Amino acid sequence: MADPALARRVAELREEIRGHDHRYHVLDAPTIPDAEYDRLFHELRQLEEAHPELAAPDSPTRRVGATPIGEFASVRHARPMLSLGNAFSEAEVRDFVARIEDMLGFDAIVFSVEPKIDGLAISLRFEEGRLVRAATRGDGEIGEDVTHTVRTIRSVPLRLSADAPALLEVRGEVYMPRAGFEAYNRRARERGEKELVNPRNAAAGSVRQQDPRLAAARPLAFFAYGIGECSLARLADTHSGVLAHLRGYGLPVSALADTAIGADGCLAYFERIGADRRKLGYDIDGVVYKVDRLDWQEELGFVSRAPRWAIAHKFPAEEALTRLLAVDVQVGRTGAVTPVARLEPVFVGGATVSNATLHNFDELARKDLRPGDTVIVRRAGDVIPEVVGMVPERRPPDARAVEPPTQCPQCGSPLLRDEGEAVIRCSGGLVCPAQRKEALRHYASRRALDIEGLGDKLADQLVDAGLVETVADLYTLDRATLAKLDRMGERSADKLLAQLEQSRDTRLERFLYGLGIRDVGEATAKALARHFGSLDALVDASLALAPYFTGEAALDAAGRKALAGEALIQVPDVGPVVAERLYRFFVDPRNREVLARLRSAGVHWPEQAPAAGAQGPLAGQTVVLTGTLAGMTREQAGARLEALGAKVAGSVSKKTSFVVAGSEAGSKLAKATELGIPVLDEEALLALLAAHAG
Ligand code: JCF
Repeated sequence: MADPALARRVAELREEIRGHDHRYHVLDAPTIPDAEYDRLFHELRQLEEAHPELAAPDSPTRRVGATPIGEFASVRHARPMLSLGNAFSEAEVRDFVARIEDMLGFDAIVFSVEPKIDGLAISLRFEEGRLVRAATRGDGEIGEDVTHTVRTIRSVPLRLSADAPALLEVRGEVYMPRAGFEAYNRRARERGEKELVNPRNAAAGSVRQQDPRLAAARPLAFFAYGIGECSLARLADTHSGVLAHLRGYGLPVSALADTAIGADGCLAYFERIGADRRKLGYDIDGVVYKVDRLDWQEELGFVSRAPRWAIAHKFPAEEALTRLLAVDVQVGRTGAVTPVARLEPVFVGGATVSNATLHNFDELARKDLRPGDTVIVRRAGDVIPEVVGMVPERRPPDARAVEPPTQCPQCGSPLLRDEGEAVIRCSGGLVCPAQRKEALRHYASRRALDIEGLGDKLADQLVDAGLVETVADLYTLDRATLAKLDRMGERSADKLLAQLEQSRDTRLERFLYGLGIRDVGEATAKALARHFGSLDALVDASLALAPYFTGEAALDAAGRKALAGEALIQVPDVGPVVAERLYRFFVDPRNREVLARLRSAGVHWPEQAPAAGAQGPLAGQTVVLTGTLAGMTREQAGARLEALGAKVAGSVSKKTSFVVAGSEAGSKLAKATELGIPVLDEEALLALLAAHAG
């Protein structure tokens, strides 16, 4: 008699697996990742094997594959549709190959190899070259008739070429390309309809639609990977030969299908396909290896339902379940207050994950994640791990939603929400220790002032001890003060001081980047440095925007348009948003004081003449081009004017020096006339260019 706890666990597993089967196969709305389902299934099967007295004829383990849901006619496959065993590691692949080599008594076995499409297995029956029936795999023996929807898939030929055998069953995978999946979900979101969970489920759900018009609206595709019943005794001697024939009949076969020799060849193929899988337009979950010679396949035979001559080598699962322990609130350098998921560590996508981004509080609410929930964590490739959802059935009864904070957890300042943005921000600025710490870390980072040794811990210490408020205070630190800090000996104090000393000699672009102005990343900092050449020129150009920014409010569309003629906007990479950030940063007297202190502390860089615009005969002039020119494009004319030192702006303002108007000039010409700004026609432009030529 089995232990009652075991019996209870077995009952629990069966109940849970039945629920997942229903949600997956009938509702097309799974709530757990496949890998988790596999784990439950595996646990149940192991318990039943170890305790045969617990076996039951209605256990989910007694049925392989999906239950026909009764909406569709049943189809008995003339030859069973096979499933594949799985390998999850190199060792398992080597075992698989070694077993085959042993049984056959050969090594250097040739395998037919191909990506494993993550879709829905389908059998297509062609009679006299015509598609007469399409069926799902079902339990491998009996599937469902889905001819009505599969017929709508454009890559499924309705007729094969004339040389096809009189009777041919083709096995393959129906899938939804990622682009189609994303487009479908974008539309669904816009219409407030339900989104599809993932491309595989999308494909399964679409094929098993009653209404073929609904299926036709979903972009599905098909790859063939094998055959079932066939009126010819043998299409070829090898599996790769069979695939070549299928291609010849007009069936889509993966262009990545190939052959490989031995375990090493298979593993190399696995690496190659794995490295490029993001570039494919569809999801694959591994690769399939098959002994290529069909006579050897026959010799090897089957273990239960799975062929001994084939295996699916799976990529590490990209989704896993774990528990959400807490939702922490993080304050970034720009004051952005973001929720971060603290997770029970879980191995997913090839790494252990214990934190995941939640982006913002809107998203937290939309996903309805609560501490205590069992959540699905996704880590695909090198992308930052994220929490994609939670499992409703596993929510503890006392799980409470996390309320977005209204005050900064670090400094208590009110939190503000940018208009039209999901991000909430601390309004405390440099009052906020979190922002100060982040600002220090950023200033010291490698691509900014590159102060080695000034990392997270030291930034925290310096701010917490009240030694450093702004980055300018860094240069007031001395050996005695530093040496008093925890875990800071005189040696490390000296090292840090040497690093600080070194950082004084820098470049304008690094310095600008290091200031941590919102939306001024490395590329923008570089463009600004190149364009203006000096900090003063940049500050002047920024402060010149004052008339546009009266008060706190951000610019409206008209205001943004009016900005177009301003010097800052001429910098590649800088639009109205960055211009506003720069203005607001430099107009703040506290920031200007920090700049002054940094400079008097000896932070310096080579100043340069502005890259363009300040030299040449048209220096200081702002030109607007409008209408169509006969002899050149507006871009060409603009480039020639810029070469003479002019700035080319997009809209007319009172600062415009002159307007060049071609034919069919419209509102810009009218505006110039209204403001009394000189207008040149094409002839006058050519004369101007000629006067300054050479
Ligand atoms: O791409 C697939 N999902 C796939 C599934 C490819 C194959 O060559 C298969 C398969 C399932 C069974 N071959 C078998 C025998």
